[in-house]
Amino acid sequence: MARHLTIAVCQTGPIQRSATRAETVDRLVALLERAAAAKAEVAVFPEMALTSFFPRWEMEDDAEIEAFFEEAMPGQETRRLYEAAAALKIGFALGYSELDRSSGKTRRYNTMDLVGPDGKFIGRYRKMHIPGGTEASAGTTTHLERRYFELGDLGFPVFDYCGVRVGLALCNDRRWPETYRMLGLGGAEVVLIGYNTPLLLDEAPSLGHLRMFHNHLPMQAGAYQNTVWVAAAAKAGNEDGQQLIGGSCIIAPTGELAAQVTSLDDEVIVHRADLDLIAVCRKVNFDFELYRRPDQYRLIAERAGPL
Ligand code: CDT
Repeated sequence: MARHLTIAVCQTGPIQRSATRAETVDRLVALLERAAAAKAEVAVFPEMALTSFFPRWEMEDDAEIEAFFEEAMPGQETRRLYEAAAALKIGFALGYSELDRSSGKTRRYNTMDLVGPDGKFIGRYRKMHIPGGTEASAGTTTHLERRYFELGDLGFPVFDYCGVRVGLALCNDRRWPETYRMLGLGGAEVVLIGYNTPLLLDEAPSLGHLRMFHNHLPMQAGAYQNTVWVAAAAKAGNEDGQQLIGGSCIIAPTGELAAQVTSLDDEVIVHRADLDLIAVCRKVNFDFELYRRPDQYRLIAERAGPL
């Protein structure tokens, strides 16, 4: 029997620092309702979907920083989103900033959770490719994720979502081939991504015209070379004075853009992903069983010489 998963990408417009969690959760619930009305079975929200992208600010005060984080998921303010998922029978992937005190130490991660259509937690991913620095420096775009987040410690897990193998990734991860390869080797059929990408980089103005190309290029290549569906949700528009790129999309294992947003606002795009296309693409070009053999890689490593 043919297998499909109808995927919704829920792009958000800017989430200003002045917005309350309740206001933001209202917007996410409205997007989830639109996704469910379009018969989507799973929705993906952006990275840090509950707050402004705060690593653009250099902050010292723990209380000020931790106001952007969630200690429990769902918490008091986010519970409504989980209840909406259960009522609408649509699961979601949600990016947020995680405060983990379970070990007795405070740990901060840039995290995405996968939640099922019953509103129950399925699995967690913590961002592996944390960009930027720990202190602002002149002439560069202020991007201080390394000041606020530890490296993810969960690898690239792949989860069972209603019989479909789903992997998660966050923003800068999407630029790296190993993200898709690790997920592909883990059996992922669908990769859900959330991102916040500045439209302009002060350190490289000459690359400005390539920002959208460099957004889609690695995701299309990652989908094609690993024969997975990729669905990516951006935060978009002018957020607290910084323009975010948008460009949310759904990409087929052929590398084609199957759906793409047309705004920098809250917007839902939906595509019924044909999961059987994965096997077709594997057979044509990327048969892992046939090409990814230890003897072949031993030979490649020998010929490559020392690293
Ligand atoms: N959020 C995130 O990972 N953004 C990065 C931009 C880094 S700019 C210094 C990205 O790859 O889009």
